[in-house]
Parts: sequence; C-alpha cells; structure tokens
Amino acid sequence: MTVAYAEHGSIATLTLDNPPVNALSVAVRQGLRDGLRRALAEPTVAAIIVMGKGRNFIAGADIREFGRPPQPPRLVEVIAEIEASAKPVIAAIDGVALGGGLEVALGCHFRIGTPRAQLGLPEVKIGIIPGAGGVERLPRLIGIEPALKMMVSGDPVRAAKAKELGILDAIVEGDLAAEARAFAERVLAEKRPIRRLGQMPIPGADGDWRQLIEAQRKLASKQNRGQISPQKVIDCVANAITLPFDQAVAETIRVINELIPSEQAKALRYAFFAEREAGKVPDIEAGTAPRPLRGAAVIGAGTMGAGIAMCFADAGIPVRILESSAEALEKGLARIGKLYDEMVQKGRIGAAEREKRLGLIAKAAGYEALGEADIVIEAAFEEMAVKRDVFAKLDAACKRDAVLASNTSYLDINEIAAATRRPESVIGLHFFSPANVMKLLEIVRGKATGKDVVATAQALAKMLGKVGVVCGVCHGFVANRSRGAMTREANFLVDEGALPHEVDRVLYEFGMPMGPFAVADLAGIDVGWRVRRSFDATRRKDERYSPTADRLYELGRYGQKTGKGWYRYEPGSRTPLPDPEVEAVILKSSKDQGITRRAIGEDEILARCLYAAVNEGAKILEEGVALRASDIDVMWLYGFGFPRWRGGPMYWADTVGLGKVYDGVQRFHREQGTFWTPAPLLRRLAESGGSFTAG
Ligand code: T1G
Repeated sequence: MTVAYAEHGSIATLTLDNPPVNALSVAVRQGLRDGLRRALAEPTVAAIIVMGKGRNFIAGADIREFGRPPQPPRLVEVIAEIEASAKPVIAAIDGVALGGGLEVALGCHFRIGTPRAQLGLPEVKIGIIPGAGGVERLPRLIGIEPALKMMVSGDPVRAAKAKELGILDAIVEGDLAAEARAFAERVLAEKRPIRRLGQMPIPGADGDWRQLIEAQRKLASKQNRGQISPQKVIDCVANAITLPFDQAVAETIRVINELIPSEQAKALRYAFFAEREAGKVPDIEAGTAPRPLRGAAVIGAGTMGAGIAMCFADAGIPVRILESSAEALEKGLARIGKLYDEMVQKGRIGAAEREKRLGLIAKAAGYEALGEADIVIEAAFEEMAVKRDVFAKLDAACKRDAVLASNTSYLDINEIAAATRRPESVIGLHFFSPANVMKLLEIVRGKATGKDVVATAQALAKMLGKVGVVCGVCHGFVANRSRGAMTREANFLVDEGALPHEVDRVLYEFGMPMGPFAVADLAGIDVGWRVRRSFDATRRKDERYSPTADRLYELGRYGQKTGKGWYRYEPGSRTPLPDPEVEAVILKSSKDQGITRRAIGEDEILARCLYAAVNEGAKILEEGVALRASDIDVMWLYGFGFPRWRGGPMYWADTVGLGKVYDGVQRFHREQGTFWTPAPLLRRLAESGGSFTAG
C-alpha cells in the first residue's frame, strides 16, 4: 500500500508510504487520487489530511522516472482534484516537502508543519522547473518576489521562515497526525473558508514586477552562469503573472517537457545520483558504527588549519588549535576572527552567532592538551619529516580511539601512518581551499585504515555539511592529481604560444569559476612551487617540465597576496589584469626552452586542458585509487567548481564521445610525448563504444 487510508471520526487521513523519501512515483499518484476520491465519496468524512509516513512529507517527483514515458495520472491533475475538493484538505508536513511535494501541499487548502519541516521548489537544481502548478500557485500564496527567489535559487526554507512567508498556516509540535486532526477539527468548527490558490489573483500583479524579474535574471546569470533552467523558471513566473492560471500551467508544462530530456538536465540528474553514490563504499557496510565526534583538534593555524577549525566551530563542535609558536597561533586566531567579522558584515551570521563560534575555538598549550580530542586533523607544513614527527607525538598524546587525520594534499598516508603504533586510526582528510567554504572532503584511505575510521570520516563530512568522497593513496590523490594534468597542460600551452588570460578565458567560458592561472594566483605561486619541488625527486630527466612558474616565483610574484603573479592586481582588488611584465617572462621562457611560439586556438586549449584531466582520471580509475568515475566527477564539482550542468569531467568526456576524446589523446601523444600516454581504460572504452559513467 503506497497510500494508506484511515478515518478518525469525520476526518480521513491519506498517508503516503514510499520509502525512503515518499517520492511521487506512479503508484503514489494513483494512491493519492484514489484515497482522495474515496474520502470525497464517504458521506461521513468532512475533512481530509495528506501526510507522509516516516520522517518526510514528499521529496517530489520520482527523479528515476524522468526520461521514461510518463504514466497517468499526471501529478498536475491529481493536484487539481485536491484543490477542487469541496471538503477541506490539509497538508501535514514533517521533514521535506520539495518540488512536487510542495506542489501537492499548495494544492491543499491548508498547510501545517513541524519545526523541522523544510519546504522548497528545488527543480532548477536538476535542470528543470516545477511542473505541477508550483510556479503558478506559490506567487499567489506569498507574492512574486519571495516566490521568485525560492524558485530561482531552488533553496528550501525552514518551517519558521515558511510560516513567516505564509506558506505554513501553523507550526505544530508533538504527534503530527493528532495535531493535524485537531487542526482539521478547528477548520470545520470555525467553518474556515477553503482557499483555492489556483483561483486567486497574484498580489502585486498590477505593480512594477518586471524590475524584480530582471533583477533575478541578472542574479541567476551570475550565480548559475551557463545554466538554462533558472532563466526558464523566470520566464514561466512572468507567464504566471500575465496569463490565466490554466494557460500558464499549460505553458509551464510545455517548457518542462522540453527541459527534461535536455543535456543540462541529464547532466544535473547524473550529478544528483553521483553525489549519493559517492557516500557508498562497497566494503563498508551501511551500518558500520562511526567513532564518537564530540571534540576536535587541529594542528597548525595557517590558512588551512584556521579554515578547518572554522568548519568545526560552524558545525557546533568544540575545537582546539595547536601551533608551534604562540605568535603563529595568535595570527591564525586573528585570521579566524576577521573571517567571522566579514561574515557578520555580509549579514551571513549574527554577532551572537560569531561569539558562539569563536567560543568553540580554544588554544591548545601543547600535545598534552589534545588527549581528549575525538579527532585530530594535522594541517602542518607539507613535508614528510614534519608530518611524521607530528604523528609520532599525536600517537603518544591522544586517547586510544581518537582518529588521527592528515590534511596533506599529496603525501603518502601510509608513510605518515607508519610513524604511529596505530595505523588503523590514521586517515587522510583533504580539505579544499578555502576550507570553511569548499564543500569537498577527500577522504584518503590508507592500506591499514580501519573501516570504522572511514565511516567516521564520512560521518564527519556530513556533520560539517561537506560532501565526503573516499579514495585510495597516490601522489596528489584523486582530485589534485587529475586537476594537476590540466594545470600542466595549461602551463605548456603558455610556453607554446598562448597567454594566461587566453587559457583562463576558454575555461571560464566553458563554465569553470576561474581559469587555472587565476586559481594559481589565488592559491599562491609559492605554494605551487613547493608542490613542484615535492615531485623533483621522482621526476624523470627526460620529462617535459615548464619552468615558467618558477621564474615568477623567483621574482617574488607569489600571486594575489603580493599583488603580482600570473596577473597583476590593483591594491585591494582581486581582479586579474594581464601584465606585460609577465608576458616578457613567458616569451623569454619559451625562447630559453627553444620553443617557437605559435597561435593556439580555443579548441586546442580546451581539449588539451580537459582531455589531460580525463586521461589521468582514467588512469586513477584503473589503478583503483578512485572507486568510480562518478566519484572523480563529484570531486571536481565540489572541489573545483566544475560546472554542475556539465556533470563533471568524466561525464563530460562521455558526452563528447570517448572515441573523439581518445583520438585527441592519441594526437597529443604523438605531438607532445609521454604525458599523453593513453590510459588503457580509455582505449578499451573508446574501442568498444563504452563510456565511463553509463550503467
Ligand atoms: N526521486 C527519486 N529518488 C530520490 C528522490 C527523488 N525525488 N529524492 C531522493 N531520492 C533517493 C536518493 O537517490 C537516495 O537513494 C534516497 O532517496 C535518500 O536520499 C513535478 C518535476 C529529499 C532532501 O529535487 O534533495 O518534483 O541512494 O541520500 O540526505 O514539479 O534526496 O538511498 O538509493 O539524498 O536525507 C524535485 C531531491 C523533483 C529532491 C533527502 N525534488 N532530493 O536527503 O537523503 S522534480 C528534488 C533531495 C519534481 C515536480 C517536479 C534529497 C532529500 P539511495 P538522500 P537525504
């Protein structure tokens, strides 16, 4: 039974039961319609409640049904029947009411929710728009501006906000079913009029709403650059304002039917499921108990250490920071204070929240002060000797079941673990810069890392609001190693004839938030220099190496922090400006390397940068360092801001066609040499007509 029917006196309750999230699959739509008709036909029933079993109301349409032929009844029709009901219908919402779920609630005449209810129309995030009357009903209920904002951002609102906006009529505590019945009794006793949103005018429709529409268009083209669905939902809201309800709904349905099979929507659906898949590690059973995570410590108060400490404080977890000198510690704490001040200034948090978070961050006087920490994250200098020394000390100081993690971005976790007598408790937790902002947590599993420690890292990612992706050990791990192939080619392209801003523009226009040279300036040319030194010992003598970035380093051009790097920056500005001085350095470097510069087209720039990452990704996959191609994609989405509507580099390669990608890789192999040795996996898939991500 996907929708259970029950009567209590004069009140019928329809309870949707489609675990895990009550998605509106065909059986649920049927069950809802049948339940409604039964309640309407029953003379003793005077009011109807719609609710969800379990911890959620409804998470929306069943995304897995998209792309298959639609099956009746259509949701929009079921909702129209609910709205037309002569008996009052009340939505009782716990957990999420998203997409079609909120649309069902908007078709009901009253809505109540628990304090943990979350309501939203997130369709734009999967490349579509609300298609069951939400576009038309929400502005009628709460006005044009808030409705537009909710639909364009796709972000849900919590119960309190939903009440304030007028989406919820009441917030109730205690047993929801009983509260809903009590609410229904009141509606009946007070003879409250039934409100059918579809028949109401839109408040403000005769006002100057076109400005609001234009403002949202601008915002969406900045925040979701290149993505179609936010613009489409804005078009449909404009229709909802100008056209009669039924006509507007019909037009919205026409648009959603175009969007569902579009490349962007497919990529976004892929990204949705890829993200959920990433949480699953085949040999770690779903029920594996994580270790406790009540208190944390961070070693190092540099940019990364400070950012990581903020992640804990933001999640309400007390954290201590240990630094080698009091001065460095004070500097780190000052940086944290400044970042929280900025958040207050921008209105992201209140002053009280800042105090609360700062209050969760404490200084540790020495290793002895770390004895009670459940997890310690080392974010010290990227040098093996330093790391081993820290871990030996942690081994001596920390309690038995503490998780000892390193935030290294490329060093061998197994070697670090070997500095302790408890390698099973050691793991890599690679945060991305800025740590308190970027959502990726690359979880690096050493050969001795315990399953419960991996499970703890996954639980930690969730607690910190991050997306944790598990991988194995190799130099640079999955994210930076595959991205490193891209930056390597970007640097070679500059040596061969392109300029940094030309390469950056191509990748920016592709949809990346910044090009690799702008990123290098942000991260620090000195940081890149140190990473390259870490490869010196293993780099083959005959291997091509671009020395140009080293020349910038020698000139003290460390990037944004010195106002000069691959670009120059006006004081106080982060806008990268091409710099003739850099061009001179580049030209000289090309000459020194004996390279005759040539004109390089945009297609070659894109193919060199992205095919390199894809080919490296294929090698990483084949080595088993990444569990699946989609994990690599998730890392690029959350670690590097790869445009989500392109799915990720591996998915993107599939859409280009692996035959074409492989041809390109072979051509670059002939022209460029060993770096481009095709990954055997890529060759096999290309030759067999396969793909990285299908199936
Ligand atoms: N359809 C199918 N499966 C879904 C689903 C959905 N809408 N939502 C979640 N799942 C699966 C998910 O794949 C996972 O499966 C399990 O449920 C638990 O999810 C007509 C066109 C609801 C906030 O976009 O945002 O309505 O991995 O791990 O962290 O206009 O899932 O266990 O096999 O994410 O607690 C609009 C998408 C649809 C909501 C729960 N709705 N879902 O988060 O668990 S379009 C959405 C979410 C629409 C109408 C239209 C989240 C969640 P498995 P989870 P969670």
